[in-house]
Amino acid sequence: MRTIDLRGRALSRAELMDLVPRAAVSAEEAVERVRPLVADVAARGAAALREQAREFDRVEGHALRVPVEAIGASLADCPAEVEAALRELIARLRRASAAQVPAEQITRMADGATVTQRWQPVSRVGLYAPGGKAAYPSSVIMNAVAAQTAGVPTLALASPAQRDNGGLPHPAVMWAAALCGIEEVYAIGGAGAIAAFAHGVSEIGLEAVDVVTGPGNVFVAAAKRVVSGRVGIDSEAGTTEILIIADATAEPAFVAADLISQAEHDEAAASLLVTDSEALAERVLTEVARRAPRTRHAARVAAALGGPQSAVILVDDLAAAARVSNAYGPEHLEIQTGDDAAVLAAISDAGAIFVGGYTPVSLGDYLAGSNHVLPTGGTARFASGLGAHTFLRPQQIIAYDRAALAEVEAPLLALAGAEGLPAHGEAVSARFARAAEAGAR
Ligand code: HSO
Ligand code: ZN
Repeated sequence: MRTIDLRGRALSRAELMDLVPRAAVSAEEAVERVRPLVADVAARGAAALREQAREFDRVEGHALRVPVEAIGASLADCPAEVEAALRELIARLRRASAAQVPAEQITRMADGATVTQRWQPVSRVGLYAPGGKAAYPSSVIMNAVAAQTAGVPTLALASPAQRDNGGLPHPAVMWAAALCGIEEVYAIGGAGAIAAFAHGVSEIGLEAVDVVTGPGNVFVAAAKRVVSGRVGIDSEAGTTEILIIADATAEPAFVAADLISQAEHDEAAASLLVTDSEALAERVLTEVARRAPRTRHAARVAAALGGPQSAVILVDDLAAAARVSNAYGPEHLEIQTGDDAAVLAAISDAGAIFVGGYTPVSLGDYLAGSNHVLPTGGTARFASGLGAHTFLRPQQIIAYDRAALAEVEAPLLALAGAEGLPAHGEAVSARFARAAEAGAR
């Protein structure tokens, strides 16, 4: 890992933001390539999906819609301890996700005048799950439980047909579907799946959805861009990032293990340590050098930690560490210091924050109860992670009675007059004029 020494330097936020390079999102170019695929599914439905499965997934003759019995039956091959762990993940996630559903709130503007704020779930969600090496049942569950907690009435799942699973989606995806109680599963992959969700495919009983979420490769991301506007989409999942703020009190082995843990995802993953202690930095680097070659994905980890996106950053104090972290806006931030509360108070921009030596990011990846679908690439500066709120829309319900409306008639007429829209004012006055006429008769 390279070291960047910022001690004694007062850098602006803009300068801090340029400090560490990030992988550029590459869906832009793929958009033109997937546009005809999406259009073909919209026009020809199942026939187009079958052709795309043959070409891209090398599967044919399979059922595009997975028989409902096959979903539950898939659990026969799930190791018992994995099934128990997935159930535990679901239970914990459900509990913490419930807090992401705001209660209805009624504001009384006057007697007989209310504005009610309610949070309405979308009606139907399509969840995409990649196949192959990136078939993470934990990620399927993070998406599904968030939607279910929001109260979304119907949830459909699509994932590529796997040749070595008899044309069904990846077994781990099927387990997650079974344990979440998803009964509508499609063996459809890539851009075609996103198009099928957005446009519907009547031959297989797939009704168009309102929102599409879930990770995928660059073509899936591009297809989501193409259908966005027709349906809602979640944000693009970029390569994973971990930034650790640690001081001399931190345990170097913990810090090193956590830097390595997220590097295991991808050669482009970013692992950053920001510290005011040169001694800690040295001990962490020693630990990384000892552990990294022994891990299963050693080559990938070495590439990620050795890349320009990963670094140890030396700062003067923890306040400076917080400034560096806020400018970066990490997907995952860990705080392991002598005063975690003070550092936390100085943090504004991060996808999720893991506090203390016993709260590693991998806990959040699986069993903390929090959601692991988080903003990457610095988008934590304006975006949040996925949660029940992703599937909710705030709606205001307005109800005034006669007296309450009368109270605002005069200022409303003034505003309508000022905007040159007299019919707006007349819509209010008409209610009182008619009553006055009736009274006069
Ligand atoms: N750390 C990944 C999520 C994940 N980890 C899934 C393991 N499985 C992105 O937050
Ligand atoms: Zn992870």
